[in-house]
Amino acid sequence: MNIDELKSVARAIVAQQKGILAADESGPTIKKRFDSIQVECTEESRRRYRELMFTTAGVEQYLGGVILYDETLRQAAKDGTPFATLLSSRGIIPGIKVDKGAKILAMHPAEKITEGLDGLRERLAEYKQLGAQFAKWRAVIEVDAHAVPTPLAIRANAHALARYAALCQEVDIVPIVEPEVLMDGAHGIERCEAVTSEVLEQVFIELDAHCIVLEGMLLKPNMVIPGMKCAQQASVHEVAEATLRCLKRHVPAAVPGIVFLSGGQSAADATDHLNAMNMMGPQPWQVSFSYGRALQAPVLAAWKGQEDNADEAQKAFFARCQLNGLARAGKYSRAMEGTASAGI
Ligand code: 5MM
Repeated sequence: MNIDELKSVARAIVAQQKGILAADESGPTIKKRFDSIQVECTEESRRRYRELMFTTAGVEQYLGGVILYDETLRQAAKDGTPFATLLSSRGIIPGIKVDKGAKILAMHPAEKITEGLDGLRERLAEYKQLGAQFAKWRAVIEVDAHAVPTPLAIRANAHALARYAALCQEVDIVPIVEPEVLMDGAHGIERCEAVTSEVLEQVFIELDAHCIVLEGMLLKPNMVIPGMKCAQQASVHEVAEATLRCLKRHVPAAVPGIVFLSGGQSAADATDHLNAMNMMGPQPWQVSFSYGRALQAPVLAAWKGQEDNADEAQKAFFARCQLNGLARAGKYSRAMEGTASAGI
């Protein structure tokens, strides 16, 4: 294991102003996104859509990394340049989603366990050859009012995350450890904080047991936020405060960066929450983003599958990257929405 390499890649991904584009939607998820804009989901339409984002001018100032899906890592821009080479040449580090999805946990029909450990050592070796320098594995934690998640689901998912992280570090690939406590449901912010605390505690117990070098990984957690169906929503300040309190209690300072998922928040909310946390800084770790929907929703809406809309779609993408880059320094405000691409 080359600890210096792991550390320097992890730090480069969350360098000043920078975060991650999560473009690792699996086949069924990207189909759902394309269905929402009535675009046929084919290998070529997926390639065109991702090329549009990866070639947007200027985003390298705000993106330290992009998470790719297996198919995308094997694809190339229309001039034949493999996407991994294209991203690297722009100073954006290519990464790869390596989990095989969250499946029902046996005898616990309301809960999920992420699969994909079998054969992972061999897959990582190939991904490394293809140019991936970091990886991502997402655990999904369901929440209800009392009974879910069970201690078993938390333990099993934390254990799988740690086994994945160890396999990554063995071949000098930086693992992004993503335990996502879902924001679907009607639970309040206190319940989200309690569950997120339990999950993070267990995750770091397992990471420690598996000898993970904390300096050579990144954590991708949910924010502490009420469920989408909860009647009592929280202010931006409350979300930022609860999230930082929870993370400070459970995430060692040796971890170089926290890269939040957006989890179904609107693009502006996700940016606002990130900004508020950075305004409360400095924190022990870089506080950054690894957004899928919160970076891509405006891009999809502008693109609609039409080549003629490519410029507008790239403007929307640049604007979201730039606003999140500003939020990394606590310099974003809601008033900037709609004006960013005009030159902030
Ligand atoms: C981009 O979406 C990722 C892939 O999801 P599936 O494997 O379910 O297709 C997902 O893991 C994503 O990276 C994270 O959930 C963060 O994305 P959001 O949209 O929550 O920011």
